[in-house]
Amino acid sequence: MRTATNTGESAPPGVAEGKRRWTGALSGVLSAGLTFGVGQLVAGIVSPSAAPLVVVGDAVVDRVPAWLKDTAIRAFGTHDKVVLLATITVVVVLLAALAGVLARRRLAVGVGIVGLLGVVSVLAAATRPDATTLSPLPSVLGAAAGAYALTVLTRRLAGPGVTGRAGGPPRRAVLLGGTAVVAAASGGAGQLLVTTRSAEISRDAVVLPAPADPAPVLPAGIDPSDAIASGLTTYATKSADFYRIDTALVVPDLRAEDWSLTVHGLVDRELTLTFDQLLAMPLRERWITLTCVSNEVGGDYVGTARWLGYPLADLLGALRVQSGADMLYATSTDGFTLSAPLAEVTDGRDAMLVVGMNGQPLPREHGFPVRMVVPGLYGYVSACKWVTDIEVTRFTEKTAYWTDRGWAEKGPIKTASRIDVPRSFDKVRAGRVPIAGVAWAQHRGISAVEVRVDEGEWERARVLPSASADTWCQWVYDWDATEKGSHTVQVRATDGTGAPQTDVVAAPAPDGASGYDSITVTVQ
Ligand SMILES: Nc1nc2c(c(=O)[nH]1)N[C@H]1C(S)=C(S)[C@@H](COP(=O)(O)O)O[C@H]1N2
Ligand SMILES: [Mo]
Repeated sequence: MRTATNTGESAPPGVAEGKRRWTGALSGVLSAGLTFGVGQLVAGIVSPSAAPLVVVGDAVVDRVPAWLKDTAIRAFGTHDKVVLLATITVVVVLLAALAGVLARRRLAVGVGIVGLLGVVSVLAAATRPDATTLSPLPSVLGAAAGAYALTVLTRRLAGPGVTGRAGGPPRRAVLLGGTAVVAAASGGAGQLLVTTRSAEISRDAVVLPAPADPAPVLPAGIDPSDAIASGLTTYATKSADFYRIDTALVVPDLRAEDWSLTVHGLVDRELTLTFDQLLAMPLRERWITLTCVSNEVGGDYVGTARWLGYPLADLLGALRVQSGADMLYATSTDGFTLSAPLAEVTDGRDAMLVVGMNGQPLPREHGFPVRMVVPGLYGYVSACKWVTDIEVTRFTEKTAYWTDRGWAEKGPIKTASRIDVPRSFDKVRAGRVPIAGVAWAQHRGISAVEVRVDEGEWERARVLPSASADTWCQWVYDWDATEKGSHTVQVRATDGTGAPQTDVVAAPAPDGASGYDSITVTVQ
C-alpha cells in the first residue's frame, strides 16, 4: 500500500528506487555534458582557450606540485595532457552523477554542485594569463545551461509518477536523449568554430622567405643505411616525430596576423615587432639539436631540426642593451615564462627568434608563429614557444616558471650519449655486432665517443660527421661479439673542449640527468 503510493506503480520499491537513482545520476551527467557543450560553443565564438575544460585543466597544470608534474612527465611522457584531461573528466562525471542523485532529494543541493563547478571554471578562466573580460563567459553560460537542465530533468523525472503513464519511459527517453543531443551538438559546433578560426588556417597562409643565410648542406656519411635500417636515430628529426614538451593543455591558438613581440626593459630603445616585419628581416637557417632537461639518460626528449629565424643578438644589438642586464625573461602567449642567460644568447651562437622548422612555418605545437631557440641550453631556459614578450632584465630581479618550481636557474646542456641499437634485452648472433647511437653536447660539439663491454677497456667508436657543434652526431662501433651469454654495453662521449661526459648518476631535476647509458644484450 505505502510502496504503491511512493512509487506510483507496482514495481518492488528497491527496484524503482534503484532505477530512479540511475535516472538522477544520468540527469546529472547529461547536465554536466550540456555545461561543457554550451561552454565549448560559447568559447568557439569568444575564445577557444576559454573553454571550461581547458581553463580548469590549465589551472590544474599550473597548481599541481612540481614533484607530481615531474612524475607525470616521467610516467606518461608526452601523453601527460591526455591523462590529465581524462582525470578531470572522470572527476566531473562523478561529481555530476552525485549532483543528479542528490537533486532528487533537494534540488538546491544538486544545482549547487553544478553551480560550484561553474564557479571553479569561472575563477580558472578569469585568472588565466591571457584572460580577457570575455573569458569567464563560456563558463558562466555553460553552468547556467547545466543548472537549468538539471532543474528541468529533476522536476520532470524524479517526482512520483515518473515511471507511471504520464512520465514513463518514452518521456524519460525524450528528455534525457534530448539533453544529450543538445549537449553533443553544441559541443560539436563549438569544436568546429574553434578549428575554423584557428591558427592552423593562418599557418597555411604563411609563405616563408628564402633564408638570407642558409643552413649548410649536410655532410656525407650521415645516416649510414645499414645502421638506420637496424634502428639508429636519423640525424634530422621529422617535425611530426619531434618531441613536444610544454605546460599548454591546448596548443595556444595564436594567428600570425595577431602576433606581435615586445622587447623592453634594460634597453635604450624598446621594440614591438609584427610577424610581417620579422619575415622581412634577413633570416638565418641552422641545424640545431634541442634537448629537454627532463630527458632521462637514454631518453628521447631530444631532436634535431633545421630552424629558420632572426638572430636575437642582432635584434638586441639594435636596441642597445644597458649595463647590468644578464637575462632575457621571455613570456609566451599562455603565460609560461623562462629566463635565458644573456651571455649565451649574445656570445655569437645562433640564438634565434624562430619562424620556420624543417622548411615549414613552425607547427602549432612547436610554437607557431614564433619561438626562441638557443643552442646549448635546455629548452626550459631558452626555447620559449608562442613568445610574445621579452624583457631584458637581471637574474636578481625575476624568476621564471620552472625556476619557481625548483629547477636550476641556468640550464646548460650536459654532454650525453645514447645507445639506439641494439635495443636493450635484444638477442644478437655471435660475430660482428654493430652498436650505434647518438651523442650531443650542443655548442661544444662531440670529439669522441667510446664504448665498453662488461666494464672492460673503453674502445673508440666511429663518430659520424654533423652540421655543426650545435647538433648531435651519430656514432657506430663494431663489436666483435665472441662470447655467448649476457653482456652489458655502455657508452660515453667527450665534448669538443676535451671534457669527458660525467659518470655521476643524476636524475633530471634540478639541472639535467647524467651518467652512462647502458644496455644488456644476449649473444647467441
Ligand atoms: N610557451 C612555452 N614554451 C616552452 C615550454 C612551455 O611549457 N611553454 N617548454 C619548454 C621546454 S621545457 C622545452 S624542452 C621545449 C620543447 O620544445 P618542443 O616542444 O618544440 O620540442 O620548449 C620550451 N618552451
Ligand atoms: Mo624541457
